[in-house]
Amino acid sequence: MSSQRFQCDQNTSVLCLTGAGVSAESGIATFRGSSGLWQNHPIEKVASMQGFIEDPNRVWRFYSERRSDAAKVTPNAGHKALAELEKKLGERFLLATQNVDGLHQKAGSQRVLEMHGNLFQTRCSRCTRPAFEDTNVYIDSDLPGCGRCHEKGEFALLRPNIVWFGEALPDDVLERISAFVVAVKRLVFLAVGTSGRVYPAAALVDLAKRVGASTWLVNAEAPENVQRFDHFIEGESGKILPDLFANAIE
Ligand code: BV8
Repeated sequence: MSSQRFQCDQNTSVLCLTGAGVSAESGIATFRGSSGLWQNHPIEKVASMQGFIEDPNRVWRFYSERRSDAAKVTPNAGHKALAELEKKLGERFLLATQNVDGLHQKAGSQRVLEMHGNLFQTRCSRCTRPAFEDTNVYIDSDLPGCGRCHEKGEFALLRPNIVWFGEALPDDVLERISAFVVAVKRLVFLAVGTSGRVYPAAALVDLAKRVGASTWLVNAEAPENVQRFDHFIEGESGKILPDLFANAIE
C-alpha cells in the first residue's frame, strides 16, 4: 500500500486510464489471465480486420456474446467512485478508457474518452458513415450489410465499432488527452485495472511522467509495467477506489 495519500488540491487535475480490471467486479471477463477472453479466442482471429475478413461470423459471434453479456451487468463501486471524483473535479478530471462496455457512462461518468470503441455501436466495414447505436446480436444469423453501400450497388458488411489491433484509435482521442495533459498546472495520473500491454494506451503513463505527473496504479496484481508508477496499490478497484478518493479533495 502506498504511504503517500492521493491528494487533489485546487491546482491538481487527474487523468485516469482504465482497463478491463475495473469492470471485473461487474462480471465482465478481462482479456489476460486465467479465465481471460484471449484464452478461448485467438486475438488475431477476433480482434483484427484480417480475422474479420477471414471469418466475419466468428468475429460477430465474439462481439455479440460480449454485447449481450455487457447489457446485463451494472457498474460496480469502482465505476461509481470515478464518477463521483469527476463530479468533484469537473474539468480537472478526464477518463480515458480502454473498455468498450459502456459501464463508466452507466455509472454517471461524462468526461469519458473511449479509446477502443464501444460494444453497443456498429459501423460499416467500408464506407465512412458514422457509427450508430446497435444492441442487436448476430450469432449464426445473416450478417448485417451497409444500407448506404447497398444504395450505390455495392456490398459491404457492417462491423462492430471496435478498434482492432493494427487500427488507429479514433482521431480525437490522443489529441484530447495530450491537450488536457499540457494545459494543467499539476497532474496526477491514475491507471486502474490494466495490464499495460496494449499501446498506445500503455504509453500514457510515460506521457504523464514527461509533464512531471505523480503516477498511481490500482491493480489486482503487479503488471509488467508496475515500475513505471510512483505508487502501486494492489487489490480490487471496487474496494480500493472509494477509500482512495474519500479524502482526496482538499
Ligand atoms: C495501433 C479490441 C497504429 C477491443 C483491443 C507500440 C506502439 C503502438 C502500437 C503498438 C506498439 N507495439 C505493438 C503495437 C500494436 C498494438 C499493440 O499494442 N499490441 C500489443 C499486444 C503489444 N496496438 C495496436 O494495434 C493499436 N493500434 O497502434 O495502431 C496505427 C496508427 C495509425 C494508422 C494505423 C495503425 C490498437 C490497440 C487496440 C486493440 N484493441 N481490443 C475489444 O475487443 O475489447 S485491445 C484489448 O486489450 C482491449 O481493448 C483491452 O482494453 C486492452 C488492454 O487490456 P486490459 O484492459 O489491460 O485488460 P487485461 O485483461 O490485459 O488486464 C486487466 C488487468 O486488470 C490485469 O492486470 C488484472 O490483474 C487486473 N484486474 C483484474 N480484476 C481486477 C483488476 N484490477 C483491479 N481490480 C480488479 N477487480
